[in-house]
Amino acid sequence: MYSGPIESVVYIYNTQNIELQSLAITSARTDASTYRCAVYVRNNDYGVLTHVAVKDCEIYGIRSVIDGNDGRFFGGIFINQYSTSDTASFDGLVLTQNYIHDCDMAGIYIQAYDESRGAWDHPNTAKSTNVTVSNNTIATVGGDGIVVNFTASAVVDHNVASDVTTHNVAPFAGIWTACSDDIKIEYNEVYGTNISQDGMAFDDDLFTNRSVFQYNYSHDNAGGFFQSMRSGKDYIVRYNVSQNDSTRIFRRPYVGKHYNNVIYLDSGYETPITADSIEVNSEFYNNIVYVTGKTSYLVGGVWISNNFYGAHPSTEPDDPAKIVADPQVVNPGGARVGIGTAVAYKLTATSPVINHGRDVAYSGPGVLDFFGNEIPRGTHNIGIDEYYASGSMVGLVVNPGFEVDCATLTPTGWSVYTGTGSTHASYTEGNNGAHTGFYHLTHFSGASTWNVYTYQTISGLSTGTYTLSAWVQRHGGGFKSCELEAKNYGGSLISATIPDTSSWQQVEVPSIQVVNGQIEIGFWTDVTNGDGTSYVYIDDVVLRKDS
Ligand SMILES: [Ca+2]
Ligand SMILES: [Ca+2]
Repeated sequence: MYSGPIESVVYIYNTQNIELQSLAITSARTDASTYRCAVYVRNNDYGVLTHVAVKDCEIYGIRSVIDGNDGRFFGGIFINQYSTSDTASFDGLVLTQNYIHDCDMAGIYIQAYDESRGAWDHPNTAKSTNVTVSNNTIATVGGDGIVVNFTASAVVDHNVASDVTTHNVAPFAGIWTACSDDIKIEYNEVYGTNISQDGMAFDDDLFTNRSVFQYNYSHDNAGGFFQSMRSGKDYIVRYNVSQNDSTRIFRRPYVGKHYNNVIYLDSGYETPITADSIEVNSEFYNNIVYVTGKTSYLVGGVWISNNFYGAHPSTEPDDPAKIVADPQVVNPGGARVGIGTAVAYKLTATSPVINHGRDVAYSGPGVLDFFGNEIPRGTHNIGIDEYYASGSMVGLVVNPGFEVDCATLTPTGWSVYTGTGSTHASYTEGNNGAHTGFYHLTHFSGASTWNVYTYQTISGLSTGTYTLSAWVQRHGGGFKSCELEAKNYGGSLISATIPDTSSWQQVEVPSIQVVNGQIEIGFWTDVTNGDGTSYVYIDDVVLRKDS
């Protein structure tokens, strides 16, 4: 590795229990003659360093040597585990809510280099634990967006990387991992990669084990959606969306499972679905491949219960349970910037792919589809949406997770009573994250005194005992009341108080005796002499019949 001078704005050397927070970090250097980065964190043969965090920083305008070898590590945040004996690692590395833009070369790079081997990508190098890379925004960087190497059970989630790989000097990609075990890469959006020598959104690179890529949204990338470097085994690529990616969708699919993804290609695209090579046992189940342009496939892989709609090239895989009818997604090709816009690939009531998927071993309690529905409901669906007809399963509440319309003042299924000072005090948004999916209901007004009520009436209920529940957060002061309510069910109003919380908690109204076939459920917030920063978040509303 390069051993000459390195310039960094912030240098954290063999230090633990340190947090860098809420800083703007840039450099006045405009030449590209030295390796530079904004934040350089180095474990220099120290052993395990505990808790290093970089939070809520804006990092921009870092010029560094433009090369695809050692130069690729520099730019934004460079974490280096440097060891002569496999012992340097981190326990508790938190990189969150940073905005990194206009840097050479990388956005975030977690790396190890072991002098004893003279190679950076050796699989036995120590792996860092409790690594979280979340809610970062990377825009317009010369090389890779986010690289998370040498980790065990890391989580890379809710990041956005756009317009990365602007320097075509090496095979860079959007978000990728090497030499990591059990990494989860989920709820990320990557778009606008500029190169096709890699240039894909996601890459399962060398020496990984059991990586999971799920709930991600890839669009408009020059190098495609996903690559396997054919040494990482047993990876899973599931419940992702690829819309209008170029060059290839899956490059070198290997010993892994690719299921319940949606691939969409508009007219004008000729992107192959599989390219360069394919492992004979590579598995493809329950994917929607919706092609209005052209495509092709390599021969190989195991394909079962996929939906091939639109183009049917002669190389289309021999799938004994394929469906070729229109999957009837909400708005094919209609997703835009913003991962929440992938609601375009929700299914509709008459979709032929509902309950026509193959049962996949990785389902059960707590396993979710793209939108936070538990899977399976009935038989597995094909695509990213485990849609089920309203009322036919546990879902009596319409739009229970506030996902249907993205951010809106008028969420499907819900009505709003606006009281004092609250004209726009009830709305759905993605701010600070949902309980599941991407959106939640919010009650907020900048006024000091305000109240608002969001509700829906559910009819057609059989007589019996029901429980109403919701996941909630409440912040700020001045609450006169903040309640989950049940009324108009044949008895008097009963409610549960939404408590002051710092994170999601579930509240419940049990033992509702419905005798008139209906119920009105709602959220009532009344703030008197608040501080103008009081707010409530609500998600995942469930009405369940107990007996
Ligand atoms: Ca189903
Ligand atoms: Ca939600």
